[in-house]
Amino acid sequence: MFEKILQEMSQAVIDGNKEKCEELTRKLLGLGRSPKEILDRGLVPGMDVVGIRFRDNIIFVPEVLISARAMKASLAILEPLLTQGEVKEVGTCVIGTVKGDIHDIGKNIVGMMLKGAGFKVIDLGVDTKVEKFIDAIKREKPDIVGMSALLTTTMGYMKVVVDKIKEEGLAVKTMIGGAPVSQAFAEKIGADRYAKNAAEAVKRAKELVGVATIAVSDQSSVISHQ
Ligand code: B12
Repeated sequence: MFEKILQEMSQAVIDGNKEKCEELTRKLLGLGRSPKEILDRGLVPGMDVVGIRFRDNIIFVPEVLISARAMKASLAILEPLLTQGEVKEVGTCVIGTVKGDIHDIGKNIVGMMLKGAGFKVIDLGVDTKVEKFIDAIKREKPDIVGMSALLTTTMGYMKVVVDKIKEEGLAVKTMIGGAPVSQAFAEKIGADRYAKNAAEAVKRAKELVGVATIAVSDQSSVISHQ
């Protein structure tokens, strides 16, 4: 039964059916399913299909925008649940999608999951220039700067930010993510961590602030400060 509803949810993202996405999100939550399961097994697989159809020129920007809007409507319902987490503040993270790039769904999910794990998150939004990252670092004194890029043409800008942080001698760790980014790329540009999804981003962020995690089913929780 859950499988069928999750499949319907993926289809609702593909169809860009916002109302259906909202309805099924509420239904699954009512049936006791976790926000993470709804994300990983309902919404994200739907968006994966959208990505493939977009790549293959079967659908175009307007359809993708409608699918993104449907997914965001579900995320708005999930957000309070994803962000209510550990009470202890484990660190601060400034996060943004880099200059030239307006994709923000993945970045928003990462931000929500970090909040749920006890991080204070300052979201700089999309199309974020290096100056904006640097100003935020100086003002907020975060432990981590998270950067997102979904385009092969914008991922290079992450190096601009990493280099500037080093040049200014700022004491902050860098973490990067987004579909075209990889561990090898992180190493190449000198970023401290790469994570392939939001759950992994939480683990890497905790590593960076020296907080240990233990796996409890698919959740993780803070057990100690080093
Ligand atoms: C939705 C979408 C759009 C929407 C964005 C809406 C929005 N508000 O975000 C719209 C329609 C606006 C759009 C526009 C464009 N898009 Co687009 N888009 C997508 C699509 C289909 C899905 C992206 C998405 O939201 N995925 C779902 C989320 C949950 O996954 P995610 O973003 O990967 O995030 C996860 C991880 O990557 C990671 N992560 C992400 N960020 C971060 C950050 C940190 C710090 C960490 C640790 C982890 C992390 O964790 C996330 C959660 O698990 C992708 C296809 C794809 N396969 O990625 C194409 C895609 C990225 N787009 C593409 C293109 C070409 C474009 C356009 C240039 C199209 C055009 N001709 O105008 C424009 C660019 C606009 C711009 N300047 O940015 C190409 C890029 C190709 C390339 N090689 O660069 C893709 C890959 C489609 C394709 N297959 O061709 N797009």
